[in-house]
Amino acid sequence: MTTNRTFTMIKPDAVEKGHIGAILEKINSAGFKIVAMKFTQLSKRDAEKFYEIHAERPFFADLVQFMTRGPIVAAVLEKENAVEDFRALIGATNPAEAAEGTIRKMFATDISENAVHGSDSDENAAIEGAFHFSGREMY
Ligand code: RTP
Ligand code: MG
Repeated sequence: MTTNRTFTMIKPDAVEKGHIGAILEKINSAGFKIVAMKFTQLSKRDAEKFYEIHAERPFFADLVQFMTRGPIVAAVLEKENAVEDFRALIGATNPAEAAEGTIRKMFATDISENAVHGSDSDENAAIEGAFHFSGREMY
């Protein structure tokens, strides 16, 4: 994966509320191209592995429970400066602190159930994309 890609998930809360279409529209309108995409559900093992960096945090068990409770949309996105620009598009982790017009401001419930994931570095974008997709599934 090259450095102009990022990885995202539309999290279970946003899927449950019917926001998939609106969030994909925001992503497209912001100039991101979809390179890979699937509708899937994380197993407990998947979620523990994906978020292993947070394993010692007090919210880890709740995070795993939340991320496995229903389906998600996983996608690899392409755009110049993808990681940074996508983090700007989704807004702060806590929607109460997210800027107007950001995806989390518009669609997140709270700091835990915050509608979308965005990779925080080019290195993690590559790791997270490869976690969900084989090379043959990226276009
Ligand atoms: P993400 O990885 O999902 O894009 O979110 P992020 O970088 O903005 O936030 P991060 O610190 O990586 O936290 C990962 C996810 O854990 C949940 N969380 N809950 N209850 C809490 O205090 C708390 N803090 C974080 C959120 O779902 C957050 O997105
Ligand atoms: Mg993060």
